[in-house]
Amino acid sequence: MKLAAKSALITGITGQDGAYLAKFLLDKGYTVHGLHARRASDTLWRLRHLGIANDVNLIEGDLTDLSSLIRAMEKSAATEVYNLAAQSFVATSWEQPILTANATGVGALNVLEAVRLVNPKARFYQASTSEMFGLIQEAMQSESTPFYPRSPYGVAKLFGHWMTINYRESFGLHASSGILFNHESPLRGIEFVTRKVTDAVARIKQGKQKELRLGNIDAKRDWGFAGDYVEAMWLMLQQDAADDYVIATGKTTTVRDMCQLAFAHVGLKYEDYVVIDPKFYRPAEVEVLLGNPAKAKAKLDWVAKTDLQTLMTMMVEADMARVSRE
Ligand code: NAP
Ligand code: F7E
Repeated sequence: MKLAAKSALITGITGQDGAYLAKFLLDKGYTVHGLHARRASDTLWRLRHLGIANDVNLIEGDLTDLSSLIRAMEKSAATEVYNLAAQSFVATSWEQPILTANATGVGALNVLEAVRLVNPKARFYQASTSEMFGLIQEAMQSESTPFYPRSPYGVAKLFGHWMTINYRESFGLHASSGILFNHESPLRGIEFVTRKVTDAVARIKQGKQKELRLGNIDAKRDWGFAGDYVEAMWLMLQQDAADDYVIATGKTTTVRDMCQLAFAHVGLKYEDYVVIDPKFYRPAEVEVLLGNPAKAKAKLDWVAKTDLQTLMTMMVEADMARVSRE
């Protein structure tokens, strides 16, 4: 007897990770449903870029509307639910802290409730984050490192993280949390620093921009490739028992050195173009993040495949092609 295809529901399907995860699951033969928040402007460009806009089933809904999440669970008959939707830009979380708490924090609880009420046997993935470590309590952060979030975003994510653990322990949900360190790609939103840099490199090289204004370029991040990281999400839901995992490369680099790599790829020196603008400083900064992915390697057999040089090359080349078409 042929088994019915697995059905997945992805919240945040129009975001960077949602698009890569949808492609990954489609390639595995899943039926993919995505929660689609109504917006006035086009949000499907990433799905089109990956050539899958017509292959996913979009279900209208919003993280802050529990009834829409219950309907999405019913319509999709999902057996795997990936909660990737969030107000995910850290800087905005100081400007819109309550929206961030509602969407990024309570929104995760709403999805857990919808799973519990409609199909408690469905497996659940929560998109947790290295921002929960914030003011780091250990030089290398692992699943046992204490949390110290530094932004409304980090605090909201910590609520979603603990709710995921609580629903696992209270109701026996197969609910896992991936503590993902920064991951980037040509589909990264333009407001995040890597993509802001690669877009600027392309524009400067093609004579369309003169300088690049940045904030704290001494901050250090553990940057990986989003395409590698979505596989880890799926692997977590294939385990017999739900658990929490740090997903990272195990290397950290300053924003300054990341700029150097991106500018050097087109033969430019970042020092000639980068201007420090205090407008981009944050009220409280996460100075350094460095993840320890040992548990993911041991239990999921997952390792990051793409180094920062390769990632920057991929992103600069994608932006060079896009800017030249404009
Ligand atoms: P992203 O590109 O900002 O995508 C966010 C997604 O959430 C978009 O599809 C957005 O929809 C949707 N969304 C926002 N508010 C919503 C609401 N109220 N209801 C329904 N959908 C809503 O984020 P990403 O980089 O793909 O990250 C995916 C998830 O992982 C996020 O939860 C993020 O916080 C977390 N995370 C990311 C990283 C990273 O480095 N990328 C690291 C750790 C954790 P629209 O397109 O309609 O706005
Ligand atoms: O900033 C510094 C900034 O905005 C990285 C989200 O996906 O990853 C992301 O959060 C660093 C910070 O990412 C600019 O101060 C300097 O130290 O690219 P970012 P983020 O804040 O680390 C985590 C894991 C998530 O979960 C989040 O959802 O770069 N920086 N100058 C700048 N950052 C930006 N955006 N713009 C600048 O001009």
